[in-house]
Parts: sequence; structure tokens; C-alpha cells
Amino acid sequence: MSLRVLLASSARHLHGPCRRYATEAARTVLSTKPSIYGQPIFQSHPHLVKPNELTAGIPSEEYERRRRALMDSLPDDSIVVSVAAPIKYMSNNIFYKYRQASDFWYLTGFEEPDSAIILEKNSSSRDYKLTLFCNGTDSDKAKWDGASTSLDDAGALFNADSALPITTFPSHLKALISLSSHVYVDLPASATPRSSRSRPKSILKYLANSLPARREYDSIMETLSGSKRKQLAPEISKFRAIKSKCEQDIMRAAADISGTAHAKTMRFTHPGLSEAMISAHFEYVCALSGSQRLAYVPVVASGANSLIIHYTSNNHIVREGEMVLLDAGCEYNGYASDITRTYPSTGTFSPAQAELYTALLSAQKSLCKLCTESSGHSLHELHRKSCELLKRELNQIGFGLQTGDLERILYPHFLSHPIGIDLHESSNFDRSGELKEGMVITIEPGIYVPPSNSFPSRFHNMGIRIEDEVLVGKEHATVLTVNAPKEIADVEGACQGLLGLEPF
Ligand SMILES: [Mn+2]
Repeated sequence: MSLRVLLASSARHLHGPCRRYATEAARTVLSTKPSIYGQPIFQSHPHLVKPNELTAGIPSEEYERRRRALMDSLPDDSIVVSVAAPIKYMSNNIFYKYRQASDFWYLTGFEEPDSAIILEKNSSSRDYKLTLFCNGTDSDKAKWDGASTSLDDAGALFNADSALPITTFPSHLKALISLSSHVYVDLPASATPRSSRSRPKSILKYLANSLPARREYDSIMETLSGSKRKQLAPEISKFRAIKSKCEQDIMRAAADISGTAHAKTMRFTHPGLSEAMISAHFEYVCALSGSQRLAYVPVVASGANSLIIHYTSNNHIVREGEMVLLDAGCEYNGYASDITRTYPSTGTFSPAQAELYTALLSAQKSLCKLCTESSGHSLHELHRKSCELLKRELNQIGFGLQTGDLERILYPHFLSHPIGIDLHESSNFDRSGELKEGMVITIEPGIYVPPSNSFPSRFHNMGIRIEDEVLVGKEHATVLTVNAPKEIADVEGACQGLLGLEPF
């Protein structure tokens, strides 16, 4: 092979994410290594963060707007206390990859552990004051773990009125609590003053570690547990439920990465592979495209394993003639994605598989279209509709459903959940509230047919779920996860390599 042919053929292989990374890598030559900051910012990582952005895809002003909107919604003389997530350990001192606490990140964009903020209402010209507490420069720590952002840089970059050492957080908090009428803070579930004595964590850790006198610690805890204290999470969740244009763009990018990974994983799959290899392939494709982690442990359920809704053992071999249910999505630049597809291991649905798939798909597509503000629907109403639609569809293909068959056996889970920074942004979400423009929710009906005489035998042991993310508009619903093949022809085309996609 001549050199020219060799070059041409290697260039052909440099496609998709690999080519993008090659270009980005070239740009990073200008920045110095190692970084002096505790997270990627434009100055250190111009291949990840643009000049106007604080975190990838989100400008500083947006973080400012978030804090202002929150503080404007709270009564006078309020303070907000939010702390970073603790580092989590697999065993002893073996840590997991760090992920910042969602609400803290939403308000700050700050990605280092051992940090906290206090927001005070009505105490400066911009109506609120932000104090950021963090590690600051620590040369010994930097040698082992890499840099943490200096106090000066942290204050300037993250737009804080002051940035102080995290060790001073308890004394500041104590002083401010006594001056404020309302203290918005989330304590861990077990954090009553009594139980916290045995297992201090998160916010308690800072208080417990940093205060020499137990009496002082107890007095802060008592005040925090008293009538001044209000839960912060429900206040923030109202704002997080509506996605800004920047957030919508990131969520679309996350959905694109996951959707393409689904298509490529369909191409990669064949009988004889293990479910674990399919999971590994999905994760690999997402990581190549820049995703920082998966948003959850994937479900790779072949054959009758698909009847287990949260099957994550992923340790069986895929057989000829089975379907594979793949529920998997990446996290990208702080936002989760969530897609489920069910496809034939051999690349072609059997007639019975196609029949059941078509019934579910028809209902799923009708439900996606209903995700508009003008429909006035709530998640509860959409779920009720999903049951109606599925009953009709299933009876048309010979199910003859009895009362309760669908809700109790064939489709035992809820249709939808809101998604964003967290995969399930549901804990403070009102399922009875009307959908609003800018919300992003999943639509994920499923059918799981046990081998029971009550149901047609040709569908026994089939489990199918089809899940998309939908952006709610005033009049129109936008499916974000369109890269994942869904129509039978597209799914089979992807499996058979007819869509022009390489498996990698
Ligand atoms: Mn989901």
C-alpha cells in the first residue's frame, strides 16, 4: 500500500468524535499544564469551556440570574446555605469520581468538594450577597490531588462578594443565623442534633470538624433545627424545573450523544455477546463523545431479563431471536440524558415482537405529542392516558385485558419523570401540576409480559420499553432524543448497519 493510500485510509478512520478531539487537542497547546484551577475553566481548558462561559455551555450571567431569581423569591432577612457534596468512598480511602451536589452546582457552577456558600438577602447593592467558602490554594494537597482554585481566583471567577477559607464557614454561619429571620438549608435526612453526634456528614462535617467546642456546635445545630429553618430544595426545584435556552442546548447535546450511542450499540450487538459488553460499548461511545460519566447504571436486559424493570446485573449472554432492552444515558456538562430502546439481537424483529413493539410505539408517540403547555396536562393525566392507550392497543392484538392486568402486571411503573441536572428531578416536582414551557420530561411506557395463561403465548417473556426525553413547548413538544432509532425500519436499519453508522 502506497503512503498516499495509507494516509487516505487512516484519515477515513478519523471520523466523528475522534476527529473533533484531534482538533480540540491542537487548541489546548496554548494552555499550561498542570492547571492552577480546581475545575475546567476557559483559561485552562479552552477546548471544553468557551470564553464567555463559567462551566461548559453556561455563562457566568446565567448563574447570577439563578441566584438572583432564588433570592428575589424569598422573604426579606433570609439567608441561603448550600454546601458541596462530600467525597464518596467505595472502601477505605478509595474514592469514587467526584460529582458536585446538584443544587450547589446549579447556584454556583463551583465543582470542588469542601466548599459552601451563604447568600444573604438585602445586604448589598445587587440585593443579595454571595460568600463562597472553599479550600483555596494548598500546595501539599495540589501535589497529590491537583490544584484547588485560590481564594482570589474563586471570588473573581465565581462572582462572589468574598471568598473565604472553608474553615471559617461555621463561625460565619453562626453569626448570620442569629441576624436572620429565615435560614434556607437542607440537612441530611438523619441530621437532627441527636443523630448528628454519631455520624456527621455534609454540612455537619464542616461544623463538627471545625468547631473546637462541642457546645458551639450544638448551638448551631439547635438553631438550624428550630423554627427559622426552611427547606431549600423545594425553593430551588421550582426554578430548576424550567430549563433556560443554554440548558436546553446542553440537554439536546447530551441526548444526541446518548441517542447516537444507542444507534451504534444496536450495530455492535449480535447473539453471543454478553450484556456486559453491550453496556461497555455504550459507555465507551459516550465517553469518546465527551460525556463525563453515565447518568445511571445501564439496564442491558436480553430476553426474559427485560421483565425485571431495573435489571442491572448485565451478566447474561444475548441469544438468537431475543430482543435487547437497553436503558442507558450519559451525563454531559452537568445534565443527564435518559433513553430506552428495545431491539432485536439478530437485526430483525420476529412477527410477534414487531406486533407488540408497534402497539407500544403507537401509544408512546401519541403521548410525546401531548407534552405541551397548551394541553394543560399534568404528569398524572399523561400517565392515565398512557394506561388508556395501552389497553386499547393491547386488546387490538388479542390481549383481552381484565381489570388491573395492565397497571398491576403488564405496566407496573409510572410513565414519566422530569430530568435535568438530576436524572430524576422528581422529589419536589408536583405530578398534578400542569406542564409548563421549558420543562423536560421523559415519556417511557413499557409492556412486560410474564409467561401466564392470561396473556397470548406468542408474547410471553417479552419486555419492551421505549423512552424519550421531551422538551415541553407552548404549542409543540420537541423530542430531544431523536438520534436513537425508534421506528421499526430505523431500528432494524441501525442493527443491520444500513444507517451508515460504524459501531464505534
Ligand atoms: Mn427514565
